[in-house]
Amino acid sequence: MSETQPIDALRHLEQEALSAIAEAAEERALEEVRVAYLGRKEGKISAVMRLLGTVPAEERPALGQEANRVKEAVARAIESRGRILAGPGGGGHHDLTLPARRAWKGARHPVTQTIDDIWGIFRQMGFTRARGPEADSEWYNFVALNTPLDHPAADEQDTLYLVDSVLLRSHTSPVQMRTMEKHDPPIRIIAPGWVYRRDTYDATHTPVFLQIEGLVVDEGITFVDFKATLAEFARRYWGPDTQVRFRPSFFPFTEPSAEVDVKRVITRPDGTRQETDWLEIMGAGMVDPNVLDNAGYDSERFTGFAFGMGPARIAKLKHGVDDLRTFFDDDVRFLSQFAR
Ligand code: 2U9
Repeated sequence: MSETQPIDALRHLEQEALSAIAEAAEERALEEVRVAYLGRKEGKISAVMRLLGTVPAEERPALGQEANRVKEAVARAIESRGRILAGPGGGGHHDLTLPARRAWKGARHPVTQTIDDIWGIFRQMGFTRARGPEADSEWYNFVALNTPLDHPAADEQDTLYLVDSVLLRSHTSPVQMRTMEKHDPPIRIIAPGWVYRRDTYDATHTPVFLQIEGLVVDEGITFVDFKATLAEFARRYWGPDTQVRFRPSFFPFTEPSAEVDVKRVITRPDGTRQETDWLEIMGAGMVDPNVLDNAGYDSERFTGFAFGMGPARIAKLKHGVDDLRTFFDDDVRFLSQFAR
């Protein structure tokens, strides 16, 4: 081997390596270039460095220095090319036929969707939306609604009082009371909103929850209007094959009162149809005459019906979710399943 050969070989390899690095179109190809030139066993530059021992002692320092410079230059070029290939755009091959990744835009919460769907059906039936304060008095929350303060529902154990006789509403019914005070019949309103109860947080209760209630008052409103309106709602929400059942119940503000159940028909993916069990979806009833009197209405002349639902419970039934709390943990991996 002549004296200049190793240095020439090194510089030649350097040029060769730099062009191979520039041409590497993806990270895997770049790694192959690294192994081919700097690999401990088969790398061409490493092989030249192993020859160092065979050159005359006086040439060794110069050759050693040059070998290190080339090795470092190649290593640096590989590193900077690697950063480009790993970065956005990658400098690699783009498959323009791949579908674009859909941008995440956010979505309404499943319980908000449920409220919007329920409200949408009643809006088509001629209802308007009403709202009122979340902090209200014992009068609007209980007494006006025919619920005496010694009634279990008004117990301090169950209600969140702020100061004497001022509380966080335990249902949205005070909104309907206040609306009746301000407006003469006919009344057809939907009142959605947050309500508060001293409940333990478990699979079926949250101390803060959403309700959606409705009220109809006019001359000549009968039990038939009540049943037909709610059965029509249920079939529009759950599907035309839905069966509806009214079970006698009790609420202080309605008489008679009922709990409304639905039985749904589900079509399985294989086309077979199956009926669900009866599912309780709401409480309802004809407005108690005392409540109409408390609103300043003439209960001899006007009658009405009212109903209440928990939209989180409806969403739970609709989506087959077994624990209410999962709706309120705000885990986007769970919530994004309901995005639409
Ligand atoms: C006025 C008169 C009557 C509203 C009604 C219910 C029955 C009822 C529950 C459903 C599930 C509450 O969220 S829940 O726990 N509601 O059962 N609500 S009748 O009755 C009214 C309201 C206002 C002036």
